[in-house]
Amino acid sequence: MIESLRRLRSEDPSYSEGEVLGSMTVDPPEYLLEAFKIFANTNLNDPEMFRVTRSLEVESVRWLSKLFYGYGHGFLTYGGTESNITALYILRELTGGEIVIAPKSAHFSIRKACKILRLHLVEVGLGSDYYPDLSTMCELIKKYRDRLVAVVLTAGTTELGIVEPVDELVETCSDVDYVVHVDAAYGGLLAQVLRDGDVRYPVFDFRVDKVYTLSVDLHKLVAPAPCGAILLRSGELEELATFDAPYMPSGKQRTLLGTRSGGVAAVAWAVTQVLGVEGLKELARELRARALYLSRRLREIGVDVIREPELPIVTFKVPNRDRIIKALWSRKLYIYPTSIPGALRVVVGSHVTYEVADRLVNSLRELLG
Ligand code: 0PR
Repeated sequence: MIESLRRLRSEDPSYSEGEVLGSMTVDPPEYLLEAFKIFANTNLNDPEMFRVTRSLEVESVRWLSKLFYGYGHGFLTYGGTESNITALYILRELTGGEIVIAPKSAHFSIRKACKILRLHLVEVGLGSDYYPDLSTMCELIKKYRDRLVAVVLTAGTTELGIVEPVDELVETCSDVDYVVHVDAAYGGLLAQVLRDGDVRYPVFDFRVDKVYTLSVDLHKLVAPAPCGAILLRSGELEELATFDAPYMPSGKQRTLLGTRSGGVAAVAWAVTQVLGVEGLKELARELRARALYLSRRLREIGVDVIREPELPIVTFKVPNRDRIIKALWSRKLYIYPTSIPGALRVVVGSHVTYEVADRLVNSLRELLG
């Protein structure tokens, strides 16, 4: 049976062959798969029975929280979608509001969360630089102040890897009460460890006083899915996502899920122990260097790269995009379209080597001929 599964798996795109270009998943190192396996059969949502598993979650959340200047509060999750739904749920309970303001760049899981929670999403357009218009945003915040759940900004947008200016919004839109949810599922770890390098990323962490909740994923950078976290400003916010569970020994259950594999905590903990900040920084630097290389090579063959990548996402425009995508897929270069007209996107994960970048550039040169 295992052999059949291996055969079946080989029919889906391969990471080691450099075929996966558009997905935000990664090929995790063996030690993280092993970590998952050791704790796969424990339940994070039965913390009285599985105390050690729970302690791995507490330590991982503390570690992540410290990286984002938080106070140790939050939960591990199954990824960005769960984190975003949880954040908006908590903030809806906190504020009693019904409106969420977010730029058009927000990931579709924000719209999904609003639909599930019956919240009304007010979208803000992007300028020609793909950044949200902060003065419009502030006007909307003032207009809806009494009914507002949260403003959502993204640190590392899905299509361009832009870290949106959370600090600037809060500075310029300061004379009104509101809270911010930061979706840092993709870019959070990357920007936070690259922060002191050559790019000046906006501050989007808990140092900004209106930031109440922050999503961050480990499975978009290094871990096997599922592995993410929702970080919270306070214990009070944690309480809002804690539910009665009468027959459980603790009488309570955290998060929107029920059974949660302890494997997630083991993986998160292993990342903090093995890589730590320095290991993540090294990885992030390497991925960004490869993204800059890909962007330079694409420009050399006359391709219109939309902007110099700040995070390891390269987005570029080609004529006849749909024909090009089809042709690349037939060569096992599985690239993704974006909502930007004519644009394609490569997410540079650790499997996207210089060699893979060259293969893509050579194919494009032929196809664009
Ligand atoms: N927030 C942001 C900014 C994201 O980019 C994503 C996922 C999410 C939240 C949701 O995260 P989860 O999918 O972990 O719940 N962005 C990727 C995307 O839409 C998701 C993805 C991953 C898509 C792998 C395809 C794929 O094969 O591109």
